[in-house]
Amino acid sequence: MQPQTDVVERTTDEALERLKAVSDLDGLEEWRVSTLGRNGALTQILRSLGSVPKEERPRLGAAANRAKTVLEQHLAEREQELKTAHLADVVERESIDVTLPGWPVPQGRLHPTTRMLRETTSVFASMGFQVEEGPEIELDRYNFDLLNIPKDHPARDMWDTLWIDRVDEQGNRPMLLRTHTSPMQARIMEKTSPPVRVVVPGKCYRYEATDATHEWHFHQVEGLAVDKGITFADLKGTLYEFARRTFGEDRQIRFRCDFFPFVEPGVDMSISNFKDPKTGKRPINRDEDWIEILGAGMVHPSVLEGVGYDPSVYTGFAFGMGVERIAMLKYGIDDIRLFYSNDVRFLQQV
Ligand code: FA5
Repeated sequence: MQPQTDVVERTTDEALERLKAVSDLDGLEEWRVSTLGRNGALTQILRSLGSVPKEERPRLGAAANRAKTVLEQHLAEREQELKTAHLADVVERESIDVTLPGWPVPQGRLHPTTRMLRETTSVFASMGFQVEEGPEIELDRYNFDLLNIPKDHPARDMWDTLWIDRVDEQGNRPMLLRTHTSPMQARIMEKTSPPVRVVVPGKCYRYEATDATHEWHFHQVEGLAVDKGITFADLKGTLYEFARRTFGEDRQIRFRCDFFPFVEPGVDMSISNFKDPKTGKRPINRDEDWIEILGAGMVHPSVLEGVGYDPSVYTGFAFGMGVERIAMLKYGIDDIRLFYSNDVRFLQQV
């Protein structure tokens, strides 16, 4: 039975020779199936042991099992080698050069209006004012009636109003887009007992043609202070301090008499837009020495009465400032329409 042991040796040698030629893991799997698999060469020999004469069986069986162990060992070694080579190949092909410069990620910024709103409210917060917000869709009652502007009063024409298209039983339109932040004066006083010190940042809407200093939607910061013994000097002092902190020491401030039905006396305040003597340039490129930024005054006794405050005990001041106008003067922006035309080049400057 010598030849059969030869067959084992030959099969083993042949398999090991084929193994040398295997160059990848797929090839290795094919080799395993054809050698050690169910129909593989060595398995066939082991299966045929039954037909070998009894006395030869142990020798042949032992030889075949030795061969199997040897082949399995070589298989494991080759598998390890091929896996290591494969991994090295993947690392080589897919490696990233971490020293290459990255792609710049575009970063968002705060809108100039948002920045100005935050700066403005924080100046007043540091002077002891609380910050409150209110609705943009407002009732006629707060936007006009409680501000001493009854229906059919000619002063309503001061604010070109965008009305909400809804009519009540009396045929009136009770809702509108607020034309200013002043309705919050009445809302705050209705629910608070004096003393009151509040600023209200918010968006306003007006049905008006736009130009370089007028938008149909813009932002205001309303201010309200009510207590015993508040005077016009407190109003001026507060607004001076705001202007000094916002525009610096060099800019000048001008108060003029103005009329608003909900204050008495009433004023408006402008900030200087003088030519720089050296460059001849103005902060805003408009041929005007003064740019108005706010209306203000002492809260009208009728307004105090309307919300249940006793005007013989309490006095107060109020103001409403245009936030985009302040930003224009501060940052030298010539046209208010730039704020909402969404030109990223403009928005990225601030
Ligand atoms: C008012 O709106 C009053 N509510 C202000 C006020 C409050 C007076 C409290 C007295 C007491 P006026 O319409 O003038 O007032 O607007 C105030 C400021 O808002 C203006 O000075 C300006 O800075 C800004 N503003 C007004 N209209 C526009 C507009 N169309 N576009 C941009 N800013 C505007």
